[in-house]
Amino acid sequence: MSDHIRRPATLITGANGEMGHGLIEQLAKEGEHAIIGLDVHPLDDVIAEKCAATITGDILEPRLLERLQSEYEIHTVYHLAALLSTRAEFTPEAAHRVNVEGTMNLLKLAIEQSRWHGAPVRFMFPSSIAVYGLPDGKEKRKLGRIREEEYNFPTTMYGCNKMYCEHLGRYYSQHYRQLAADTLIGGIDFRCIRFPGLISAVTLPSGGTSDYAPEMLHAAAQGKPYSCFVREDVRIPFMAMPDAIKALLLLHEAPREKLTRSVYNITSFNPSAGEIRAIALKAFPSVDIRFSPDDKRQAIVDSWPADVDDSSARRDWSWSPDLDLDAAFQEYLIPEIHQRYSR
Ligand code: AKB
Repeated sequence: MSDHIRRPATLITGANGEMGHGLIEQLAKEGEHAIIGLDVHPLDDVIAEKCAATITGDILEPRLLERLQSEYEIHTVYHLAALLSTRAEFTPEAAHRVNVEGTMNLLKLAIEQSRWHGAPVRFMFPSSIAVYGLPDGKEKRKLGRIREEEYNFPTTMYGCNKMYCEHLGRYYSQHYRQLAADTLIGGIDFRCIRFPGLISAVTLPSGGTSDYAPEMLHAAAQGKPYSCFVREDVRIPFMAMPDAIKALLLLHEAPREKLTRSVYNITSFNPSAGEIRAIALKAFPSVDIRFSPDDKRQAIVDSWPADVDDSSARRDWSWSPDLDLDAAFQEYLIPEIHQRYSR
C-alpha cells in the first residue's frame, strides 16, 4: 500500500487531455490533496510525476470503479473525460456510453465515497456551449448574449450528452433517491461550467468542432498551411486555457451558499475565424491560411451562440477572465506556441 491510500484525494478523469494538463499543474502547485490521474491513455510524464497515483483505464470498466472505491478516499472529482462534438458524430452510441454512462458511473462513485467518509464530494463537471442549439447562422447573428436557460436544444450527440449530464448532476446532488426512508449522508456537491472553445499553447485538442482556432494557430507557428473548415465570418466564444483552469478552481472554492445555480456560462472573447486568421498572420506572416468550409461542421458551429451571458458566474463566484483577446494571443498563446515549435 502506498501513501496516497486513504489520504483525501482529488480524482481527475480525462487527465491526459488538454484541460487535465493545466489542471494537474495547478493543483500540484497548491499541494493540498493527493491527485489521482485517470485516463484511457498513459499520462504524459510531465503530469504523471505530479500525481500521487496514475491509472490507465476506462471509466466504463466496473473493475476500475471498484478499485477506485476500495483504494481511495475521494473528496473532489474533476470529471473531464469526454468524446467531443465532431468525434461523437462519427460514433454517437459510443459517445453516449462515454459521455453519459461514464458520468453516471462517476456520480455513483462519488455518492458511495461520500457515504464512506461522510462529507459531500465536490463534483466538477465541464459542460459546453454545445448544449445550445440556435436555429441557424442568420438567427445567430441577430441574437445577443445567450443566457443559461435559453436555446437548450443541442443538435449534436455531444451537446445532448452534456445537457443530460447537467441534469444528472443536479438530480444526484439535489434529488437522489428522494423517496428513500433513510437520510443520505454526505452527498454530491455538483458544480458545472459551460465552457466556450478552449485554446491552449501546450496541447492541441482532438475531436472537437471549435478546434479550428487552436489548429490554425499551431499550424501557423509551425509554418504549415491550414485549411479552415468553417467560414471566415463565423463567431463563437473562446477562452485561453489558463482562464479555463482558473474558472474550475474558482468555482470549486466558491462558498456553497453563494451559488444560485448548478450550471454556469463563462466566456472571455469571441473573435470571428477571419479575425483569428488575421492575428495568426500578423505573428507568422508567411503562412498560408485558407477557408474551405465543410457545410456540416459549419452547421454545428452555426448552432452555437456567438456569445454567452456569464453574469451569474461573475456575480456568484467573482468570475472574470485574466486574458482578453489581446492578452490571450499576444502575452500567452503566440509567445508560448512560438517557443514550443522553435525548440
Ligand atoms: C468541441 O468543439 O466539441 C468542444 C466544445 C465546444 O465543447 N471544444
